[in-house]
Amino acid sequence: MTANEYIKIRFGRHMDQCTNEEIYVGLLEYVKDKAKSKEIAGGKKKLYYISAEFLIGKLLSNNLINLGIYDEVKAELEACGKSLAEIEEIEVEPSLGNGGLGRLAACFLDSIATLGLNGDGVGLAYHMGLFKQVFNNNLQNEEPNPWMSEHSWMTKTERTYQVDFGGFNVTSRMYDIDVTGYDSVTTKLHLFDVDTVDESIIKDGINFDKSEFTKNLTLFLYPDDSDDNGRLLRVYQQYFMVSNAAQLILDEAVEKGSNLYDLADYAVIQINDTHPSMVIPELIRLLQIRGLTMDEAIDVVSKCTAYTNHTILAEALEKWPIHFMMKAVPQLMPIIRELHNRIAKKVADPDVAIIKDGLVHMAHMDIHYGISINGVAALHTEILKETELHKFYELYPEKFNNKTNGITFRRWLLYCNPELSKLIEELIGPGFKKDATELKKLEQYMNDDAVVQRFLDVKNTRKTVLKNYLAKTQGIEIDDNSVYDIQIKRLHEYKRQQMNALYVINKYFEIKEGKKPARPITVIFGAKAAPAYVIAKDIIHLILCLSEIIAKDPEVSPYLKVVMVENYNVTLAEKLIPACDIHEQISLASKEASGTSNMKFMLNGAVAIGTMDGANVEMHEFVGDDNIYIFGEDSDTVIKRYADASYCSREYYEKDANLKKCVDFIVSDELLAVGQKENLERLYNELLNKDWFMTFPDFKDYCQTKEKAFADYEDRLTWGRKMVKNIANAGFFSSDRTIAQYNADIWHL
Ligand code: T68
Repeated sequence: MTANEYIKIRFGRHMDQCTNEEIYVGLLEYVKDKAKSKEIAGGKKKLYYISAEFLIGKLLSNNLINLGIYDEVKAELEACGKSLAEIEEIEVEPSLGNGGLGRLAACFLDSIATLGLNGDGVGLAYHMGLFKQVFNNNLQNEEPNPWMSEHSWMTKTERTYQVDFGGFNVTSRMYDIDVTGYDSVTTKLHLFDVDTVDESIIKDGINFDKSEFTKNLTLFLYPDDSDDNGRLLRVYQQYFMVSNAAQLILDEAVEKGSNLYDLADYAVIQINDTHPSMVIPELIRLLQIRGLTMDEAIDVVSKCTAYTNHTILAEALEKWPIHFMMKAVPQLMPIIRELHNRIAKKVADPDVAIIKDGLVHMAHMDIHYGISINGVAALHTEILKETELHKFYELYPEKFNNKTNGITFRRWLLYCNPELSKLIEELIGPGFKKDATELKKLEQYMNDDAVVQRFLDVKNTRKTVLKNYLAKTQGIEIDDNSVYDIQIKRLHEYKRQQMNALYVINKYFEIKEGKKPARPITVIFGAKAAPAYVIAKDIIHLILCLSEIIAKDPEVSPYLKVVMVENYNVTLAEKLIPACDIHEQISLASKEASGTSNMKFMLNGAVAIGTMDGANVEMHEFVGDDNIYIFGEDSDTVIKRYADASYCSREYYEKDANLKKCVDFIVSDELLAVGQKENLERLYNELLNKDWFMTFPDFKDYCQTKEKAFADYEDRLTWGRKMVKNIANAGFFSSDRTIAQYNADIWHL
């Protein structure tokens, strides 16, 4: 049945007589039906990818592509005078993630289904997801971001569980979202929710009463954790997630014939960061209820779980106070104590203890009682082994392994850049869609000027698409003849958006002094700052203030434009990435575990300015010095500098007159005229007295490297060759490769 026929039956009218809303609803149901027909019975063993975040993005086009009916449906719509792009606008993006970790989980689900593996995602159905970012007076404000509606990809299931907390219990319900594989099977994302959540308790912005857990349990993704109630709510959310997951896992295993002693033959659990770590004691608890002894239960669970680490930032490694655990999940504490005691008997070193100084170290539990611990890029895994988790590595060298992140090429090439995808297919055939390493064949065209020109043409097309999109959706005007220099990621000091802002100031001064760039530069930022992260919000303020004063300055504005897109999300990324010329991956070396937007940009023919950090290191290995702009200190130098506590930002400031001038500008009259004194002074003082992520030592090299890149950009064909080299070598960064490695080394499905 065609979409048209389906809609006719559903609404009793031909497509051309339906509203866009009706067509959207019709297509939703049509796609769900098609997806259902590709569900598989599944083998004996199943993967459960538990994650607090799944940043899945809009699904309509993605599903149409994966089901192989995109062109057909698009043509049907066009024949009725309808546009798929307009219908897509009706879909609301579910904002169920903060950033890379959540988006990675979504890419992984796509690849699991595409590889035909028996694996589902398990998470929470937050009603509001992450907040919606709005700018007022050059400041970030947060608003609720509802996304659930009567017609959505979520399907209510009959599965419900009871989840007990200290003092009360709730009944959960499971909702399913189909995960369509590309020309393959359909798997599921299971999201749990409770009926008692009450959206009316939200008041001014995203504030709500954090003490009423039955009303707020799944209300927001990661509420503000700056106070104890917010942090406590995280513990409730996490336990709600894993108790449901554990009950689902045991039920499904038993349904397939497990006697529970052999659970490891039926289930493998990937713990995505420490947010789902309580699944270990929870499974042990449930197995005891089902008749196993403590010894047996621990033995069974120890064969089933694997943990992925996504950060070395100490503040992100979760440690929950015992009194929180006693309040929220008292039933787990005896088990966690037992797990702790067993380790303490074998290893006296308190650094590897599960309980220390009144805190439960979630990652330590994962490592002691799991089969695998992996980092997300080669450098990250080495740093874990050599420094952060060194003592664990000495205890269990065989458990440590690297799984360099990847991205799904369906969304990040086929969907978001059809022009590029078409060109590639014309040159090397369609094989790259299933085997990304075939992109390598593009290298044969690197010296073919006519072909290289076509890559440049595609880029220009996409730059105009972005220009029109930003004008329409955000009221922002950009010049598509300028260089697009883009930094999009969560706002964090370690990612160093502040260094990019200092570069903008540097450029502003240069232009004022008469040194004009060969071509106008458009610096684009997209980032949300955590509501309680004060300095991150100050950096956003600085960028928005810079944007305003530069736009108003007739001397500078013809050559430089600063844009901060509002409410950066997956949908915006899909427009920004194909249009980008130069992308910023400028984290302090050793701090960015991997990065994944770097991979998306590379695939779309943008060239990186980056430090030797995260997956940049592997990208550099693939493309070589000429096709990526590397600058700054390396991770060894940085790690040493932290170790000897020798860094003093003020020394750099005093020594380097240009740096000083740029930093001082943050509190200049020009900026104070459009900005808030409190915010700008706080940021200025932070940089001058602390600069914890060492912006100043890298600043000069950063500026020089960018100048080199902008100069190189003017030799268009040479630049085009760099683009082709990047695209041709992006194959390794397909999440299909990553997932195949997880399966071969850890899951064994
Ligand atoms: C990111 N982590 C890493 N964390 O920063 C990035 N954390 O380098 C990596 O590419 C990506 O994970 C995928 O591996 C995150 O995105 C979070 O979002 C997060 C959220 C809550 C608490 C801690």
